[in-house]
Amino acid sequence: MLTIWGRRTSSNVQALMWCVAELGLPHRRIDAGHIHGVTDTPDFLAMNPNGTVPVLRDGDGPPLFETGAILRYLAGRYARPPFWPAEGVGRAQVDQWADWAKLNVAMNFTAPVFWRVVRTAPSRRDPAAIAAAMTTLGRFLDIAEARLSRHAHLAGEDFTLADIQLGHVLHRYHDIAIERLARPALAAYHARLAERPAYRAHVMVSYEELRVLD
Ligand SMILES: N[C@@H](CCC(=O)N[C@@H](CS)C(=O)NCC(=O)O)C(=O)O
Repeated sequence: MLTIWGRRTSSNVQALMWCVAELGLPHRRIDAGHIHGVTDTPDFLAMNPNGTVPVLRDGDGPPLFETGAILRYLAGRYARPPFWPAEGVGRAQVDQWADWAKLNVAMNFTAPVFWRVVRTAPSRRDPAAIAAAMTTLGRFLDIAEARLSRHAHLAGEDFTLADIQLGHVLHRYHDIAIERLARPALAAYHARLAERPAYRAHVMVSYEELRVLD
């Protein structure tokens, strides 16, 4: 049995929960972070000195933090290829796109764009900063667009761990009130992800509790 600490509204928890659901793993999730607190307690900090979510424990195993490491742990222990290829260059190619998506798309979206739009009161929003952040993000979305216009998924034809690291921010990207350039392959890819029950259950969830109002 997996135990996961983290609130449903955390994008990193969403990536983890989506993966857990895709793999069909028995689990329990404990709310932690943001309005739920918990992450500043000594017990939690002993598991993750960063005080961030998610944290995962598999049975009596040690607590694990860093979403990318947790996803690879679960994939290595519980998934069958092609979700995370067994070895060699095939695995490295999935890791390459997973890390690329997390470092370039997720990290250039969540704080620079999502926080500035949803987690900032309307009167304090900075349209120029949002536009600049969208330009930076757009350079990476163009790479995803080119990739997805040739392949069904980010790392190739199969659904893999790389799609978790890209797809978990695409619901918010397509849902928030921003001007988006037309990227038809990315939009079609997101529409295909939105047909997956695990994506709907864990990624397409309300973020209203995060919204900051005037
Ligand atoms: N690099 C870490 C980042 C973890 C992180 O920043 N988590 C955010 C939520 S997405 C968090 O804990 N925020 C504080 C909170 O929820 O209280 C990972 O990938 O797991």
